Amino acid sequence: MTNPIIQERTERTQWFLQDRFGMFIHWGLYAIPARGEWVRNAERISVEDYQPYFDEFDPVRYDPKAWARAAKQAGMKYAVLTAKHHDGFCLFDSALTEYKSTNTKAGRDLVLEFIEAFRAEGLKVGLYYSLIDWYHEDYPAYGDRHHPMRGNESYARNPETFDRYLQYMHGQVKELLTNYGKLDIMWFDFSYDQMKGETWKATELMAMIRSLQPHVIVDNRLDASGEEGGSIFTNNPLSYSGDFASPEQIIPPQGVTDYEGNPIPWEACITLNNNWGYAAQDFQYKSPTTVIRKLVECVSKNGNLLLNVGPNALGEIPQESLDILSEIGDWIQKNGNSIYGCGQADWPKPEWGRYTQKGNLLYAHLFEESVGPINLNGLAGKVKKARLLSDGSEVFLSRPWNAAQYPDDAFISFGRPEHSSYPLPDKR
Ligand code: FUL
Repeated sequence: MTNPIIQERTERTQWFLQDRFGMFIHWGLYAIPARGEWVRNAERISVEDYQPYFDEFDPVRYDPKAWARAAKQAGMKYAVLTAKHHDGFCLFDSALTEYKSTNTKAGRDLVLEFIEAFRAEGLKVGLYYSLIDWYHEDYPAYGDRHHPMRGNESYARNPETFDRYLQYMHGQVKELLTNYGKLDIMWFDFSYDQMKGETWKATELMAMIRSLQPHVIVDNRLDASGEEGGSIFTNNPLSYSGDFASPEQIIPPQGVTDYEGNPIPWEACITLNNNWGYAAQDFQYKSPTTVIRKLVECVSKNGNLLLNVGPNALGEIPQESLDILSEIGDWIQKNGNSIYGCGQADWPKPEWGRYTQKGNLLYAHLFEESVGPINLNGLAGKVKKARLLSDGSEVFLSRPWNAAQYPDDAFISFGRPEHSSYPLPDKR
């Protein structure tokens, strides 16, 4: 008999495994210093010295409809926005804090507008919510409220005040799941070191989440299962109630399985440059080809790709990111069938690229620019016909095969990324 936890997870994650490609959006006050979302911690900025960013926050060009159009054009099917990152600033109108976007010059519930805009474009919506909170006065930083950050020596917990923080945190999760309609993803971040699942009262929190929105899918970072970053490589479906694993900045070599070797849903989250939050000096952008290959690699291992953008203080996704997204979109337009609803192929990885598969359709992704005759790795004679995915034209396979022997309408398609290089923008 199938384990009911696995059964429910399988039902909840059906759309997720179908959709394969989403947009991660890291946005908050940290877009102003523009040195990444960890800036307050990395530079040990006190509450007082961080306050001017709150006072001046005024994203006059925030146009979530434009974000949604960019995501959709890129072939993304869902998006996840930081409702609150580690700095504690809330992009939503929480009744539990004054530290929120509606109290800034913005005067807007940025989460609400995000949800409405993305939904209107037919995309699914998720919210990232940080368990960590460098602003809240009851967050573990007893005796040193001004530097309540991970890695700080005075990080000893005070159980009494931490309980108050947990009430706040659970209360905000409840607000997010109550005030914004049906959400598709809750993306928690993150358990670590001694701060593991029950430190956050994770069981209680999950029960509340399930009672409010039984279908929302939840990442695995509420319960780290002993590994920093929320059990990045492994997950135990029998003891753990999260829906998908969340490897960060890596694509796991063998995909992700539970301790018994069964594949479990996963999503690699990856930045476009080297930062999640806007970083004005970071021009180390990946090429569209690199990103497309990462997407193909994820799908070829039964995973998703959550590709990040970091909008600036005015609310714009950087042009460099938009250009990359648009090229990915051009590729997806022709080759999307090899991504959506696809997963790991029944054949081993070929030398020249990767396979993805959907039913009896096998998609061959050529990564090399100058492939000679393709080594079919045992495929010869097993496929009925081969066509180029982008224009339907016949692909000549240099090996003979006997189609009649294989009645299945297997189909090889060569979804070839056309981009070999991407010019980096000039340094500003
Ligand atoms: C990490 C966070 O600390 C980063 O800032 C980022 O949000 C990433 C997706 O998760 O653990």
